This record gives sequence, structure tokens and C-alpha cells, in this order.
Amino acid sequence: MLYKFLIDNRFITIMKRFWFSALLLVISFLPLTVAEAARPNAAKPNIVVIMADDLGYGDISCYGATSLKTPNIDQLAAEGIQFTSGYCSASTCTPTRYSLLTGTYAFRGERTGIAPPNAPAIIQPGTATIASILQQGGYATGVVGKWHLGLGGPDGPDWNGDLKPGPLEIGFDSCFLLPTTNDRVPQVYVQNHRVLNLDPTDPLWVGTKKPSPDHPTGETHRDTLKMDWSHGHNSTIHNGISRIGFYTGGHAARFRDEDLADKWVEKSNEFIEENQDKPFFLFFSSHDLHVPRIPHERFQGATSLGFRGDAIVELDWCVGEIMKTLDRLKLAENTLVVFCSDNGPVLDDGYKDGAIEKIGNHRAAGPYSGGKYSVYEGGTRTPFITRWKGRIKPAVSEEIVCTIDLAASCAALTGQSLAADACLDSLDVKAALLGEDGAKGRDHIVQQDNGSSGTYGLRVGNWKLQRYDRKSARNVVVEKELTNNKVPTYQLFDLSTDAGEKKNVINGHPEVAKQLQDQLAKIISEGRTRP
Ligand code: NG6
Ligand code: CA
Repeated sequence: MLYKFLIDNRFITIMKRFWFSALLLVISFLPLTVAEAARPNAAKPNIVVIMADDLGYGDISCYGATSLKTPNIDQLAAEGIQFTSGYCSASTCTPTRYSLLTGTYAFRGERTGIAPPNAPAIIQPGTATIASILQQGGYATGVVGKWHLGLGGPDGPDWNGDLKPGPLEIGFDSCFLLPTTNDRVPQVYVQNHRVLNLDPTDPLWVGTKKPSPDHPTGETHRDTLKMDWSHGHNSTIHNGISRIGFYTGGHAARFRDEDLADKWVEKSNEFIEENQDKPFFLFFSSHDLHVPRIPHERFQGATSLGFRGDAIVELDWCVGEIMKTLDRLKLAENTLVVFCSDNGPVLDDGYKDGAIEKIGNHRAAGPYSGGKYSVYEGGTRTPFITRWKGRIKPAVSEEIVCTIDLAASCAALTGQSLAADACLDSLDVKAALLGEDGAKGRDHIVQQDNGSSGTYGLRVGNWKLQRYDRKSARNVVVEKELTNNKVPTYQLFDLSTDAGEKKNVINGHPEVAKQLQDQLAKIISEGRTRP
């Protein structure tokens, strides 16, 4: 009896201990499990892509600028990887953004050149994009800022109705947009499928012809403008600035150019706050420093470079605000931040804002030639920074990476597989983006200027081939390299000794030229470069 009692008692004690330990175990894992479920983990980090507009390689202090200071972007670079061979795929906006989203070179697509104000959606629903891939992977996806990839069906945007297809039809859960560019009409925000604050009694009309003989334009009312135009940009006037294209109505919906940066920050912060408990993908698409450069009054005069420099300082402020939000919400350690540009720099892009007169010693494209519209390195070799606190070791990297690679690399990073016909030119350079030991970037990169075809650059190692199918090329940007804009079909440069692409060495290296010409022809004809 006593024996049985002892056994029972011991049994109960053991069981008690067991249950207690089991309970402890469960309790100790509980917060982890809840946190794991609620918060993104290493396998599903948040991803924030910040794309500047027309920002050149030499335009920020960590890339060598001394005429202005960009402390927030510099800090990002100091905490992450600063790429010296980071590229965007084209030297104009629409094709680079097309490639960023679809992971496919824009020359393979149709109507992928600089989109006019009434352009229909360029990326069709059903196309895999970096956003749709991450959305399928459980990410909340949002885009805030410049779109410039068209909206609406074949007839173009229905400005007074539903603006679709658009971002929401290709993988974004939400959007808050500058629908085209700040120099193209109309100056309104688009939130999801609608123009924000549109008064139905004052409908918005957008067109290519003067709507009435007395419609004020940059030509008829030039003396009233607060910023004069230098070429193009002489149609409808809004906020004292004449634009590309005509519009009437939608007055309650119109924005002030000065307020754009604040709005992008406000809407991005809202998106991050709302989605802080799940993995999110935010495409922060700044309008800075695209013309008309009208920074907020508090940034006007911040630099000696005029509004072009001031807009860079405004961009830097935006970056700082987004980083502050990540810090405040304790998200910096599970967020991969990518900072990049959509094309190289341009000084006078159609308005007299003093960019040329005030440039001083500032070299917007750094050591490179060309800029926006050009396949010289200055057109596409642009600032490129990745930061993931606690995961990425700070470094400077010479590996070649491109905005076109973000789709495949983010797919790989988050464990998504790509369909065979998706993202045809996006290479998985995840290891290089994260700075893993010995990681390699690309072994080649195609650069293009604008649209479906015409002008290409191909960099392989330190060799750079330029191919001009069109006999004239717009290349008047930062420097004028071409006499009368007439170019031979092919030029070859050795970037190891001639980063500025000043000396065409094609005659001295016919075999290299042939190899690169064949490689480029194959890249174009084979329809894809992703294995
Ligand atoms: C050009 C515009 C330029 C800019 C560019 C697009 C003229 C004369 N020039 O056609 O000002 O708007 O298109 O820039 O109108 S991008 O960065 O969006 O590609
Ligand atoms: Ca641009």
C-alpha cells in the first residue's frame, strides 16, 4: 500500500514535472510562433525599392558629388553595399520601369518608349512582374509615386472613370500615383483606380490638341510663367508652368508640384504602417529630379546648383524619412532597401531652371560620358545601393547588377519560382545584391536608350560595344560626344582604360568587336537571356 502510494506520488510528481516542462516549452515558443507568423522573417524580408528619376552617377555625395550633401543616401550606402557598376536598363524612364517590373528588356516589347499623357497600359494583365511574384509569395504590394507606364485599355485612360488596367492588374494591391510625368498633363494623383478628389461636375479632359482657341498655353502666356520652358513643354499651363499636352477640368484634383515629395512620403509611411505585420513590397517611385524641378519651398535654395540640386536634397530627405519609419517600426533588420535611378542625368530637359548655368564643378554623370537618352555609360550606370541591416555587410562592390535583375533576385530571395516565359532577362544576382562572399553579378549587360529598338550598349567585362541602328542618336545631354549626331553603326570602348568612352578602339580589336556584335545580335534574336 505504502509502496503503491510512493509510486503513485512519484508518478504524479514526474507527471507534474513533465506537464510543467511541456507547458514551459509551449509558453517559451509561443511568442516566437506568434511573432514568426505576424512578422516577416529572413526568408520573407520586406522589400523597399526607391527609384529616383534622372539621378546621375555623380549626383550624390557618396558617389563623389561635392557641391551638395546627401547624408541620408550616404548613410544607406555606408550601412549597405554601394555598387560601382549598378545599372538601370535604359536611359529613359518608361523602358527602365518596364524592365524593372517585368524583368524583360524593353526592346522586346511594344510601345515601351517614353509614354505620352494618354498612353494605355503598357504591361498587360497576366504578365508576371516583380509585384505579382511577391504578391503570390504572400507580400502586401504597393507603388507610390511616378508611374509612366500607361493606364487603361487600348483607348487609353478614362480619366473620369476607372483607370484600368493599371498597377492593380499587374500585382500591386494598392497604388498612389503621379500617372505620367510631372511635365506631362494632367497634374493629378491617381489612387487605385480613380483620380483622387475629382469633382464629377468638373470633368478632366486630356488631349494632344488645343481644346479651344483661347486656351492659355506656354506660348500665348509665356510672360506669366513662374518657370520658363526651353524646348517642348509649351502647352497647357498649371501652377505657373506649361507642360507637355493639353488638359482642362479636374481643378479640385490638381496638385501643386511643390507638394509631391511630401505626398510620396506620407503615402509610403501609411503603406508601411498598415502592412508592418506582414511582409511588404513598396516601390517608392520619386518624381525627383525630373523636370519641371520644383522642390518644396523649404528646399528651394538649399544648394548652389539651383533647383536641380535642391531636388536632389529633397530626394535625400525622402529617403531619410522612409528610413526613419523603418527604424521607428523596428523593421530595418528585416527590410531589404534598394536605392536606384531610372536613367542618367540631364541638365536642360526643357525648362530654364538654371541647371546648366549653376553646374560649376558638379559632374552629374561622374566620370562617365553621356546621360539621359544615351547608351554611353552615363545613361544607365547610376547610383545603386542595397541595405539590409544585420544581414548585408557594408561594402563597395564592383559586381555588375541592374534594376532588371530585381524581379528574379527577389523571387529567389523569397523562394518563388519563375514561370519559363516570365522575366526573360532578369538574372538572379541575389548573392551579389546581398554581398555574399565571392558572389558574382552579371557577366554582361545590355543598355538601351528608349523604346522598342534603335540604339544599344553591350558591356561584357570591361569591353563596351555601342550599336546604332538609327543613324542619328540623341546624345546631347551632359556632354556632346558626337559630331552632328552622326555615328558609325558600331563603336567599341575599353572601359578599363577609358571609362569616359572617348576613344573608339574598334579598328584595333576587330575580333572583340565581332564577338560582342554577335553576342548582342544573339541576345536580341533569341528573345531572352535568363537561362
Ligand atoms: C522628353 C521630354 C523631356 C522628358 C522626357 C521623358 C521634350 C522636349 N522632352 O520627350 O522633358 O519629359 O521626354 O523623361 O518634351 S523620362 O525621364 O520620363 O523618360
Ligand atoms: Ca527619368
